[in-house]
Amino acid sequence: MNAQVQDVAKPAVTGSGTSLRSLADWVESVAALTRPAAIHWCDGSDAENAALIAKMEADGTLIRLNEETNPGSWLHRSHPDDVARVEHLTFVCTSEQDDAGPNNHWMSPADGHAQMDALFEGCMEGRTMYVIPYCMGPIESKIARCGVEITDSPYVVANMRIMTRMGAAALSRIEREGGFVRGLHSTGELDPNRRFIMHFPEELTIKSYGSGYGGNALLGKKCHALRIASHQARQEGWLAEHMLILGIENPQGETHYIAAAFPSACGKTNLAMLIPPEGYREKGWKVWTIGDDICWMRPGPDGRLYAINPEAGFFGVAPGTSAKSNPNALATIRKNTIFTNVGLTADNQPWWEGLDEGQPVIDWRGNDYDCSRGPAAHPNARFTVSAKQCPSYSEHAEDPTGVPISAIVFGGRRASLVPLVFEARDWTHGVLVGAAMGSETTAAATGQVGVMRRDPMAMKPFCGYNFADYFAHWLSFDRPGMKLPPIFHVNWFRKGADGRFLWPGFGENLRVLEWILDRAEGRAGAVETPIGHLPRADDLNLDGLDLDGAALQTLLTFDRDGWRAEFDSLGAYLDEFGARMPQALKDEHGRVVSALGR
Ligand code: OXD
Ligand code: MN
Repeated sequence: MNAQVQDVAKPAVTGSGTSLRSLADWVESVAALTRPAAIHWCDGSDAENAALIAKMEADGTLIRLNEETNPGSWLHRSHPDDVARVEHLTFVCTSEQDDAGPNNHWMSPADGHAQMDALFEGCMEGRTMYVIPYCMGPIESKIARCGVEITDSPYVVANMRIMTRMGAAALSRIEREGGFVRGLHSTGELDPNRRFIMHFPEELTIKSYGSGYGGNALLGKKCHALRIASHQARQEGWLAEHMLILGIENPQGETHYIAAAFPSACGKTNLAMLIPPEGYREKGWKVWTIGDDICWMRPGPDGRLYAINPEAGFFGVAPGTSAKSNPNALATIRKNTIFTNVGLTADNQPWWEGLDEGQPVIDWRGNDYDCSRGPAAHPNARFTVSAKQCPSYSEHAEDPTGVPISAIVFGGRRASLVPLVFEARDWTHGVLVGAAMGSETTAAATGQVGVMRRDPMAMKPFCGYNFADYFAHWLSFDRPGMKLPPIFHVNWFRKGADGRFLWPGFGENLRVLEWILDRAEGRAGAVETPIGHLPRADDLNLDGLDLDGAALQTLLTFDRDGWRAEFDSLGAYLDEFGARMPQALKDEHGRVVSALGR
C-alpha cells in the first residue's frame, strides 16, 4: 500500500486521546469497523461545545431560538419517525435467555454483536466519530460510575454534555479506575427498519444504531444508568431505579428525602420541582430537587439507603409544562436549553401544548401550524437543560455520599380503583406493591398511548435482567442492620365518572407527601385495609383546598371487589415468571388475597 492511500484511510484525530490501553484499543477497533473520516476526543470544554453548536447551526441540525427570550437556546427537529424510545427494538443480550427474563426482548450475545456489527460496518464514512468520556453521578462520588460513548452525532455530544459530567474530569477518573461501560452509537440512516438498541450486561457494553432520540441515543441515561446499572447494582448490592429524588424542608428547617418511581411521562419532573401551595409556603415549607428521573441507592454505614442522581441535567417532556404545572421547569429552561420537536411562535420562541402564553405558527416538523393536522409540538417533545439552572436544585445533589432516603413512593397512571395514597405494611409488602404497579402507556415510547400495562417499579422498559431476580434483589435488602424506609403508593391520575381528574395534583401533591413523611416518623393516622394503610380525610392537611366531598371519598376509598380482581390479575402476572419468582413475594401475594377474602 503506498503512503498516500494510507493517509486518506487514516482518520484525523483531535483531542487528548488516552493513556488507558483498553480504551485506546477499543476506540481503534470501533474506528476500524465504522471507518470515520475523523475522530474527536471530547473534553467537555466551552470552546468545544461552541464549535459543535456552530457546526450544527450551519448544517441546520440546530435552529437558533429568540436570543432575547431564550438566550443560548436551540431547536432540534428529529426525523419524524424517530421521536421516542423503541421498546420493541430494545434487547438485553445475556448468555442465558432466562437471565434477561420475560420482561425483556432477548438475543444471544453472539447474534446481538453480529447483527449490530453488520449495521456499524462503515457507517461513519465521511462522518466524525466523537469519543465521550462521562461520569454518572458527582465526579468524586464512590457511588458514581463512568462510561465512554462513541457516537457520530454532534447532537448527542451536546446533550451528553448537559446530561452527564462529561469530558476531561471523567476521562481522568476512567484512566485511574481502568473500568468503564462501553457504549457505541450511530444514527445510521435513521431508518426504523435498521434500528436496534442492544445491551450486553455481562460485558458492560451497549450498541445502539439508527436513532438519534434521547432514550435510544444518550447512552448514559436509560441504557447505562438503568439497564446496565441495574445489572451491576444486583451484583454489588445496590439499586438503580427509575425514580426522582426530592427533599422536603419543613418549617423547622429539617429536610427529608423521598425517592419516587413513576412510569415515563407521568409527572416525575413536575413532582421533583414541586412548588408548595401558598399555605405551606407561608409556613416555611420548601421543596428541593435532587433528580427527576434516575436514582442510584445504596446502604450507608448506618443501614439507611443513600441516593444520588447519576444525571447532571433534565431531559424533560415539554408538552404540559406550564406556569401551573411546573413554574420551576419554566424558569430552568429560560436559557441554554436544547429543545427537540417543539413548535415555534412567529418570533422564534419555543411553543408546546399546555404553555399558557404565545401562539404557534410552525409545528414540530417545520410546517406551517394547522391545528387540524395535529399538535404544534410532538407529544414527546423534550427539553435538555442543566440541573444547575433549576431554582429548586439542591446543593446536596452534588454530595458524593448521596442523601438519606426517608420514604420510597411508587405511582402509576390509574384512572380507576387505585386510591390517592396508601402505605405498605412492611418492606416485603412494599416490594409487592412495587411489583404490582400498572400504568397507562404514554408517548415516551412508540406504540399505542393509554393502554394499561404492568410496569413494576416503573422499570418495565429499563430493568436489565429478569424481573423475578430483580424482586428477589429488592427483598434481599430486608436484613439485620438495615434501616429501610417505608414504602408508599400514590395515584395522582384517578378520574371521576365525567372523565375529569379528581385530585388537583401538581403543588397540591405536597399534602400527600406531608402525610407520607409524617407516617415515616410515626406521627400521622391511617386505617388498615388488606392493600395497606390509607389516610382518612382528617389525616391529610386539606386546608385551603377546594375539593368536593364526593371526590375525596372516591380518592380515599378501598374497593374490595375491585382489588380482588386486581390481585387475581397480579397473581397471573407473577406466575408468568415461573419458579424463578421469589416464594416470599408469592406468599405476600397470598396473604393479601386471603385478607381480601372471597
Ligand atoms: C425518559 C423516559 O425520557 O422515561 O425519562 O422515557
Ligand atoms: Mn424516565
